[in-house]
Amino acid sequence: MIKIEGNLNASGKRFAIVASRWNEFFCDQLVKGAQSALIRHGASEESITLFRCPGAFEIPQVARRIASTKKFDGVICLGVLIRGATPHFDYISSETTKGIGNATKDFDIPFGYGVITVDNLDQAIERSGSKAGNKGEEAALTVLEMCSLLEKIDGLI
Ligand code: DLZ
Repeated sequence: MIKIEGNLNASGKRFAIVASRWNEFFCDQLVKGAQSALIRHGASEESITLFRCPGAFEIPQVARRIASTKKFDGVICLGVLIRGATPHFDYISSETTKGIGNATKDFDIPFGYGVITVDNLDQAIERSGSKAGNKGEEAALTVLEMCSLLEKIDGLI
């Protein structure tokens, strides 16, 4: 059996991080996690650009516009949605997730899904760098692996 999988080499690649400002404290932790993962795997500071948008709902539009420039090898989408008392959370979570998913289908580069959708502050703490890891870091590592895997698939053609 021939097995093809991606590796985690960020050297020579350019990355965009799109992060929303809502729940900024937690979002900043996700950004730090993503940035540190990229640097640890060979990215230079200058190869990473952070785009800040208002809320999670806006992330897909920004991510798509970034992808259209063709200046980046991958886009890491980071946001923090915390459930409130109304159904608003469900509408925004759903649109954000669908939007990032659609971007993945419509563009040739990987998009990392590092938007956390949580019920309360404890869950946000857990997922932005403590008990449940750092979802920003995970999204960045996924983008790295996918960049490499897609390159390898292209190399088969
Ligand atoms: C409106 C809103 C609410 C209620 N909650 C969040 C949230 O938890 N996280 C987040 O990133 N954004 C939230 N927003 C803002 C929306 O994402 C969006 O920015 C506004 O509805 C304006 O389009």
